Amino acid sequence: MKGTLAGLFFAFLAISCRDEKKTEAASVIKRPNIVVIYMDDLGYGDVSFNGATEIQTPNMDALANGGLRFTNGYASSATCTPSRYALLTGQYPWRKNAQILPGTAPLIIDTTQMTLPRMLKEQGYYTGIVGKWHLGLGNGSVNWNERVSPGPNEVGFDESYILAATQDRVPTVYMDNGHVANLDLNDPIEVSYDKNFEGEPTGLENPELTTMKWKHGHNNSIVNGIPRIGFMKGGKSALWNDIDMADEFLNRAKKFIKTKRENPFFLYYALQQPHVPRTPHPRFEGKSGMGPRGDVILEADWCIGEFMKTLEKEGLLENTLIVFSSDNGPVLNDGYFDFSRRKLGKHTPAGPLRGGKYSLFEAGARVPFVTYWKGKINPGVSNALVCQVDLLSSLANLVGSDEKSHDGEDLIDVFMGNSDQGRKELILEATTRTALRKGNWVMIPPYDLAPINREVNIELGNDKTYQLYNLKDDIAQQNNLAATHPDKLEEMKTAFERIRGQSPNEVQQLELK
Ligand code: NG6
Ligand code: CA
Repeated sequence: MKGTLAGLFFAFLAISCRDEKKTEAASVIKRPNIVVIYMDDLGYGDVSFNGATEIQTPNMDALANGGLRFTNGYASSATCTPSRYALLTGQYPWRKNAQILPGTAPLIIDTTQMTLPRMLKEQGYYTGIVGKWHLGLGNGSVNWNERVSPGPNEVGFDESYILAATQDRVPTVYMDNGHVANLDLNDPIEVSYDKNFEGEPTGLENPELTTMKWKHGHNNSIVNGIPRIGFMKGGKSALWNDIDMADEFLNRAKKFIKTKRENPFFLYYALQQPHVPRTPHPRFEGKSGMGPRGDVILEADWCIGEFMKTLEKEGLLENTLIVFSSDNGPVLNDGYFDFSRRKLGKHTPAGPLRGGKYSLFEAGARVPFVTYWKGKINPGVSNALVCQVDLLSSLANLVGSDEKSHDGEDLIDVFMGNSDQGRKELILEATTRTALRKGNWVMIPPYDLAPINREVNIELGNDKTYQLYNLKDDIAQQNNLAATHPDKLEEMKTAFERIRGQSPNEVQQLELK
């Protein structure tokens, strides 16, 4: 009798243990959908959730207030291509010398390299990108009238619908899984970044044909009245309509998440705003009172609201992790006259930070950064140091992959709000120059280069001597402590060299060459 009772007890225990294991396994297997919503040139201070008062971004705020808002969240770099490279590969872009690419540049991600979409695909995810790419396409000599490869589909995306490069660069067409969308082969496309095609108007020679005026660069081929970077001919039926671009990407992104599939999905929704040329749909024209730059921020905010509504309607909100961020800091006049400066009023796109796009100062790479997962991430603010380069390793942990990227850290507990222990150090990059953030300190090696980019009117962070800032008391980087804190400076130099593989002096020499 005793034996039977004990047997029953153990049998019961065994069953309940088994059940417990099962539920654990089930919750591990149930992987969330993952969406990265990525802005282009949106500054730390461009969103009302980071303190903007002159412009309201209610839909971005809804993500920030319902999720975790990072005050020390960084892109890897102060320009687009390198930041996007780091986001997708988990590798610092200066290892690859990744810099702003022309529209004819070959793909800079190796097709055998681990990427965020590839890692997720290996874990059973269905992966897609909609929006800006700017990581190169093809192998060097692209024929735009055939399938262009390699591209996003060859580095881990099941689906892609992208801008080949940027909105201000040719070819001004959408690429649909490697094919120029809506191309009529009787009117083939030719693209060159060296010379114009005979008889084609340019912004430089035919200003009367332009409706948006160029200020610097951007005076080659004219498409939809906007002079661009690079020359292009043909492909009339395929040319995009700039004012419809936001709707086009939104509709594609909505379609992607609405498609019923067995698998969880990963969507990289890379909006084009507020990069130049700023071309708000007429629905948003004049709405910000700040000119086109403000208008396209409102347009992007609306898109994000519509996108979120779709997730909610589809019943996906509780099962989708969203990361919201930007590829680099803000710039006003980036090459076109569009009243961005004149109509700015009291708005401060960089918030309290110094510099902007292209700068080694904080506003270059410190960007709006939010993680949102309804019911799983508790609303709050995190001051932990995080970077987009960490997403690959962190999301790998979340979905049960062992993948560890070269430079990214596994900070999933930080991104989920379960820990405030972020990175200890991070290399910041701006147009090939690098600096180090460690704890609250930033060290910028001496760069004997122009301190200000006069074209865009942004302080680049260059100085003949070392710069050392303590961000805790001096977020605006006004007090250079290099001379008064020699020990700290030495510590920073050593850490810089350890990660960077070159001393501050060596990187300075490289820049001067
Ligand atoms: C610069 C362009 C700028 C912008 C930038 C890339 C000129 C003079 N300036 O070279 O307008 O296109 O490249 O921006 O051409 S990014 O956000 O994609 O990095
Ligand atoms: Ca950018």
